Amino acid sequence: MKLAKITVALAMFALSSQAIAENDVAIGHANSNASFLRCGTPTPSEKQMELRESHFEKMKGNAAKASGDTPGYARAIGSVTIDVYFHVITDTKGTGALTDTQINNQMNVLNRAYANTPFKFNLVTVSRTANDAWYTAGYGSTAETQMKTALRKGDATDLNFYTNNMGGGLLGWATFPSDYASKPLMDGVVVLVHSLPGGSAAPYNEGDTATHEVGHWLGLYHTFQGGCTGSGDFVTDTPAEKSAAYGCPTGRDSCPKGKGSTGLDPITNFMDYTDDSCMNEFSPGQALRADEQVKTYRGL
Ligand SMILES: [Ca+2]
Ligand SMILES: [Ca+2]
Ligand SMILES: [Ca+2]
Ligand SMILES: [Zn+2]
Repeated sequence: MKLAKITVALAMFALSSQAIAENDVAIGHANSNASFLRCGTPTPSEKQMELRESHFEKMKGNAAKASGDTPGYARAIGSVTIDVYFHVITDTKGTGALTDTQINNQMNVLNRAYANTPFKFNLVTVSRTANDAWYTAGYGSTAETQMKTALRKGDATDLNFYTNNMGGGLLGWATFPSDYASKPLMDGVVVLVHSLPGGSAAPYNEGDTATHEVGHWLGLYHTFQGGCTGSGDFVTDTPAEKSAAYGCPTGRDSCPKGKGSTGLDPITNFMDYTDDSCMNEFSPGQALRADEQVKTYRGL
């Protein structure tokens, strides 16, 4: 246990010493045909990606060995419990309020989505804050920094889950495990309040915006990352995809040939941009990558 912690600390130090700057372009892959933007999680540049991934390749074996696990295998299904600190932001009139039932329904969607992975999510506390600026806080804003600085709880192993109405049609954004060392207070996911199960953001109102953003928080990229060439999303069992898929385009094959392109586009994958009713799975390769990412960068 002690050894694992030290390894993680070293990993974080090594990463921050490479001075990996975050890409400040918040919104990529906008859907011109819809009133919502699936995700505002910054897409790293090729250069940042290379640095990040080579660091991860070096560290992940050590992280596995230090925790007594076999490198290359994900831990058992449901064996890693992640504590969740839920933060509901409303405006000063109370718009954006959520009932305990609505929050529990979201937690259930999350746990069902991750049922074939090592991860389980355990709601610890719910905070409720009325603040007009935070209610519309967007990615990279001063309001975001103030909100997270005031409300964030726990350490690298804990998921801080914020709901608000960020505007711009955006559904949510997240930070990656490898971001934690340089910006611990900003760590977490922010999700559009109307995307929770039964919310008004149809067809994105079955709770899978949270599933998707938590996927980033666990270290997963979009399935269309890198297009048809290169290493894509750094997961071998998700076929490469040229661009984000919207709606539920059954049979889509945007990368017909090339390395990593065998098979139809992974449109039902939670890390694509399809409708909530269309996305329903993580691949075993994603479960393994997420497991290695959180072991390496979160000490989970
Ligand atoms: Ca892939
Ligand atoms: Ca293909
Ligand atoms: Ca779904
Ligand atoms: Zn995303």
